[in-house]
Amino acid sequence: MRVFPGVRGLPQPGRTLVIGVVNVTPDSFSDGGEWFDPGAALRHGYALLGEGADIIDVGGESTRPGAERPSIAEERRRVLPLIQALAAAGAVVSIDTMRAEVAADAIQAGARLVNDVSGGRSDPDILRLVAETGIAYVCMHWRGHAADMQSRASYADVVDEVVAELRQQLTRAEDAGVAPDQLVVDPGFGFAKTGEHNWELLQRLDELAGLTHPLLLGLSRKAFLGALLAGSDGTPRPAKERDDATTALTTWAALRGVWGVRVHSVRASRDAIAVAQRLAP
Ligand code: PMM
Repeated sequence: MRVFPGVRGLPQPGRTLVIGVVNVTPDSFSDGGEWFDPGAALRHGYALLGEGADIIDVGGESTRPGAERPSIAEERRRVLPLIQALAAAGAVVSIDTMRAEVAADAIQAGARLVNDVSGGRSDPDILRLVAETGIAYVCMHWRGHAADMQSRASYADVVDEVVAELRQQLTRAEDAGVAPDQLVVDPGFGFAKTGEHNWELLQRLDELAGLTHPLLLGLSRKAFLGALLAGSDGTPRPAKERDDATTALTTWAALRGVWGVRVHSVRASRDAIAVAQRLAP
């Protein structure tokens, strides 16, 4: 039987949640620059809410392989006005950041989820902040910053190692005072992982259930889908033409009781989840 466990302070619709992405960055891999203008970012956020997003994830730092980090001031400038506007409009907003200072300001601005792709490894102060505020927290598997993360994509058994390393990250969070019902786990597709690693993690997803926390998957438009759908000359399918494949994975995830999917095309994933719900309520 599928179960959709609740996370403190977040919606519980009894199905897989859809988290819509708004990257306020000049350089994200799939939509870099598109929502960099504040007005465009806000309109995009509203559009995703209209498509049925349960949560809007706002990020100001690109994590594409090789990306350089923005300053803290720049990251704040990118995300805070948008979070404030979306939260004021009644949206459930998530802040995609690895920095405690940015997360603290985002919470002040109305964010209800901290999505830390480093799972507390980049800035351990974020764990104390999450413990003190009681806010929901995504703890993602992570081995290092974007500049050199792909050099760390080496595993004897990717699933065993991701599970073991996530366990350590979760233990650190709980040691800092974070309660179990605040935590969501994410295997971090594409972060220090090759396409083969991503596929193996998906094929053996049941083994991640041993982590006992709700599971979030960020698969949308990622490079391994571009490689799967490459043209006959080997050219990867462009990022914006990977949404149908992303939706196929959302169906698969929903049928397996995954807590949430982080996607660029919200309506398609909501439709896929509706189909999965109807097939196997
Ligand atoms: N991927 C990206 C950014 N943030 N957050 C979580 N929790 N999981 C992910 O897989 C994830 C993330 C990179 O993708 P993007 O450039 O399309 O935002």
